[in-house]
Amino acid sequence: MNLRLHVLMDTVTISPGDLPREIGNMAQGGASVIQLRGKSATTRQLLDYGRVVRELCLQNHLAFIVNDRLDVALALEADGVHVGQDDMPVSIVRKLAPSLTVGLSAGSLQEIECAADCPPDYFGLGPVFATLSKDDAGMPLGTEKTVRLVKRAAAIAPVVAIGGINPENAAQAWKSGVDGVAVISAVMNASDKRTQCLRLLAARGLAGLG
Ligand code: TZP
Repeated sequence: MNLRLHVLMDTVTISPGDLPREIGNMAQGGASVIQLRGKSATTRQLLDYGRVVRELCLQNHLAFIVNDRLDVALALEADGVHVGQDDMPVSIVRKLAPSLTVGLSAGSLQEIECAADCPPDYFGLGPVFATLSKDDAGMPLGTEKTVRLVKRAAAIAPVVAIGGINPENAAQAWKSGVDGVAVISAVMNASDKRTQCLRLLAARGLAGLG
């Protein structure tokens, strides 16, 4: 799976009628993964909305990941599931769904070390910067700590940086050595989602990474 740019979306920010255009825009901008994260959605809402997103991801050659809900990921035949520290452990996800890509959120050395015995397919490391999109995200790591944690995590699995990343600070995230970046507000709040994705990826070049 190409991890370079994950866009996380809920079931309300983009209305169902706009999904074909907006997912097309994100794909054209270079997004590689759409993650459906419907923290306050009902199961039925996730399934109904997710079915449309899933189909559009197939049409646009985007990977489709479901946050937290393994049952929904399986029902929608997603490419993967992303779990947090309090969600289903990676070892159990692997047993139940051996073919799914599994992402794991981590925000400290301890959380990274604990994952070494049963590594995820990628880490979502953060929050790198302050974020308003997740109430319990914790203190931002900042760039120095991010560099240190990326180094350790990358020895276990590829790393995707998350938390407060936007086109202005994305180069700092890329410089820390990550394989990708993940965003909510930088793309969801942008009227031109294509250009915003392009800018997040262009920052990789600005960071001297080609
Ligand atoms: N996990 C750590 S920070 C975060 C998640 C889901 C929120 C990221 O949202 P934003 O708007 O890109 O800061």
